[in-house]
Amino acid sequence: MAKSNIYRFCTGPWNWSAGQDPYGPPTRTEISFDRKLAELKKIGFEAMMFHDDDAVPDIDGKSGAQVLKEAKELKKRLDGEGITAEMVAPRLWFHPNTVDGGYTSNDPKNRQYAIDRSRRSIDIANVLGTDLLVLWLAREGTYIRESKSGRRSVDLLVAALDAMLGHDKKIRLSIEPKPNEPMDVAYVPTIGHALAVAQLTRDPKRVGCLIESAHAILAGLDPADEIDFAMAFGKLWSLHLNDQNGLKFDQDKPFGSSNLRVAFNQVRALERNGYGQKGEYVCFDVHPFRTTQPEQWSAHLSNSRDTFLRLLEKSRSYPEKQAERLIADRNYQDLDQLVIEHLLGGK
Ligand code: XLS
Ligand code: MG
Repeated sequence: MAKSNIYRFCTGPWNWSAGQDPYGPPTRTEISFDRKLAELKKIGFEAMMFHDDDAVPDIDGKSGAQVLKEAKELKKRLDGEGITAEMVAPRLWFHPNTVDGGYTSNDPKNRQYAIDRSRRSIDIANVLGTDLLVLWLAREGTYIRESKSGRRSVDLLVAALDAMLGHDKKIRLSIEPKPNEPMDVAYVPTIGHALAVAQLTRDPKRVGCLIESAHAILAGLDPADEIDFAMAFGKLWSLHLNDQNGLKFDQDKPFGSSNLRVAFNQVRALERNGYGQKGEYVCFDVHPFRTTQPEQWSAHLSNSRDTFLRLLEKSRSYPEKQAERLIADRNYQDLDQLVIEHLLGGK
């Protein structure tokens, strides 16, 4: 297996899901947090990402002091296992107060709830030793467009981001765009939207983004282009690699599972932009299949990592000179075949 000098790997506790989908209950028993934590190092991962309530379960029923106490206990356990907390993300899509969105809800009390909970997430991030708050804007959109004003939603989003930036002078916000699901249409569907919103905040330098391969594909975009775009602005602060077979529900398949060439181009884009050199992690936001057997409980993660490292070798051994000559001759027909042959391993 290839050795990587720069890339360090990360995943979240939710990525060991138990097989439930909208049509059926779990197909495997839940795995304890302790078992997940102990597994990470064994499969070559160094960091874990957390929703606020992954870090402190039942967060809404607890006092601020209790939340901090439990976050400190978690930090101790992470240190004991030699695992870094990569980020914290407020889960703003479960609670009844977020039915119609968090920051863009039409109800001011619910908007306040979303901001307060985000501030709590920042406090947890501080305790866990990370300066990264990830914002997947799950319900910041509409089921029917006439229910909210798009212009007002942009203003509300900026006000919420400003409240978070004001709460902590060091926190960095990483927006994870997704065009749909759970909403019909989301307000921040792409990296371009995320970075444009960043510019309106009180401290644009502290607002960047996170690309998830499947989310880019659902927006009809090539994730490699999204990576190049974000990195041209120095704004790619985290990454959720996975795969997605076309425009359907968010599949979170293992990296490279649907389209090896699209995966290869993502690795090439990361390589040419020096991703990881500032300490960024490669996170896999992947899930086991519903059909996966309990003994295979971590295979989707170790397989994604192996595929990434194999594609890294392919990226580093790509015949650049030959490709450059074909590009100069505008011989894209042979260039296409060169890529295919390279991925197939040569004749
Ligand atoms: C869902 C998102 C979610 C975020 C973290 O589609 O990918 O898992 O990554 O809140
Ligand atoms: Mg994700």
